[in-house]
Amino acid sequence: MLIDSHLIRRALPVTLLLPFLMYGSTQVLFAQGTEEFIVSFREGANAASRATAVRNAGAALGFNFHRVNAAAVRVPNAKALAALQNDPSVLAVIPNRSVFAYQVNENVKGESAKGKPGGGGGGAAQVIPAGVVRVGVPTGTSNGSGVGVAVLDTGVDLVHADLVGTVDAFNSFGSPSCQDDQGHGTHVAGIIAARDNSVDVVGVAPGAQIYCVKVLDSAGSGSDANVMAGLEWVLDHHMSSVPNIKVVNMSLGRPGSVDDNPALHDLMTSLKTAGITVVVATMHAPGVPLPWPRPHPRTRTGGVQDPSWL
Ligand SMILES: [Ca+2]
Repeated sequence: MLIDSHLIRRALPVTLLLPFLMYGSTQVLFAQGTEEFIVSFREGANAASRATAVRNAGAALGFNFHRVNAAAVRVPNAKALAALQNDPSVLAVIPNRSVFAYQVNENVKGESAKGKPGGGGGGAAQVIPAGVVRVGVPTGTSNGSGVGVAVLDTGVDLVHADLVGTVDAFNSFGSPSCQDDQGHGTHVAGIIAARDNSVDVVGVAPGAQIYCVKVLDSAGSGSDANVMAGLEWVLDHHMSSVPNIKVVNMSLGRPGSVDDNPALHDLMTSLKTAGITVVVATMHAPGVPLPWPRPHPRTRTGGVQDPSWL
């Protein structure tokens, strides 16, 4: 599917070429002898009662979400898991599925894009990446100005000249900084909004405001719980942020669909209700796992067919 730049720009405040795919794993083990789960609770269970139920089961509470009736937990053994499943306030206990970043272009082109906005190489003069040309070079009246874009990824290189002004918004791993320690998020942010200046590259929407939301770690991996925490941050702040956050970019993927995590599904629906466009990766590269959460009707995809374009 070729991307018609006029059509896409009209449909979305910004649109993305996403040169990455991500793959997931069914592994939910996160530490010796323990496993992570997302627990959905019945209507009426508040944050305190959820915490009590988790504690009474002998599990450890992670994120106690506030926009969905759910919590992320660590379960030490089968007995604790059974106790949670049998708790009358618990609706479902599902695996906290892992999410990984995978940079297709590294395999395809044999070069690393880590830490380079939009694949920029720090050359002497600014260049317009082929992918941006294909989508449509930004103009004075179509450049993402006034649009906030939350990038849920590995973070963003906050000091890069092409990403100056990025808002250090949220780190789901607890660090006070969203600084990228892997590179994927910086690359994605550059594709979206690398500044039109004298260095590196230009993004498809250089006037957009990037909000950095770190949901993947230094290995490029995270989980549903990290993503859910990031989405809650967006829902909490999209209206108070200036400019407002109108787009969420998630170049994420894992096995299954968003529907296998009802609480995450509900958060996606809340984004739609809030008028926020969710853009996810798509790529039709043979042998590469499909991105996620593409099947969800609340998402749009921005992508290309041929990785060699990138
Ligand atoms: Ca630039």
